[in-house]
Amino acid sequence: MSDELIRLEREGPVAVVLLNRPKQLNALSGELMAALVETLRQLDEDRDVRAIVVGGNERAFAAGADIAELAAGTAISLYENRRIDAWDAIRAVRTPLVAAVSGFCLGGGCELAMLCDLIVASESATFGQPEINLGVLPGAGGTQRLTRAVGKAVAMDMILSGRTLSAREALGFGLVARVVAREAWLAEAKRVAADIAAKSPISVRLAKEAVDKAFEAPLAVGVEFERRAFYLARASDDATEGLNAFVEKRLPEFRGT
Ligand code: CO8
Repeated sequence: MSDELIRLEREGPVAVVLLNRPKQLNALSGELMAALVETLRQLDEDRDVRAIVVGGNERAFAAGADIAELAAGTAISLYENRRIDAWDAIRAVRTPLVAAVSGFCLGGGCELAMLCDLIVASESATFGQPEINLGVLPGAGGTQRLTRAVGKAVAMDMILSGRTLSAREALGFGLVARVVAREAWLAEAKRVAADIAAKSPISVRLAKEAVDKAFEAPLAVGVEFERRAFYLARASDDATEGLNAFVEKRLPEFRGT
């Protein structure tokens, strides 16, 4: 199942996970999400994987949840099959996730990209939460994560009017980290992932957790978490190596211990 719906590539410590329902613009069916979650769970357990790129294809990252499935289901079936709960497993992935976005990144697709740790977008990317046009609203964290990313004014505009953002607008509003030429959408995301993968995996994971705390805890709690994460990182061999390497004017060799 996952072989069809998900394409998985490895480039050294970087895993590349590509959604593969091109005819449906990578609409996130229950089956596709289950395959994605399972793939990410397995990669997260592999100590040799230091960063993961999540992408689609040039035309679409993902055009949202599968509308045909939503139309066929009921409120009760959605509640009982707990499909949206599966998305929480992505938030729990400790390995850094880089979203590589080209083309449509809408609805659940935008929510999936925002579940990743940072977004690299091609100039062709379009971001939106158009659920309002369907008589519903974002259901996988969009009202919360988009608002935290771009602020209330732009989030309200997008979620209430269905306004879409170009990649440049998304960069200006703080939704994406980098915008690159159309053809570089995947290469640049892989490059960012490779840069992250070259760091100490312990400090990277702790830093990811600490930044996430900024969204989920009051400032004092987040600052305290960061301090303890700093102490913990300092206890690693990699921290000793990194600090000594600077003092000795050489490049560090991180071992993940
Ligand atoms: N779901 C299912 N099929 C889709 C979806 C989708 N989200 N988007 C596109 N498709 C299908 C089309 O039906 C079409 O199929 P077919 O060729 O069989 O007719 C094919 O993909 C190509 O699409 P178009 O012909 O429409 O291509 P265009 O280039 O003309 O338009 C658009 C591209 C603008 C992206 C257009 O397809 C569109 O508006 N798509 C829907 C976007 C949208 O509304 N997304 C939000 C969906 S709701 C959501 O995400 C809620 C998330 C809450 C979490 C729930 C988890 C279970």
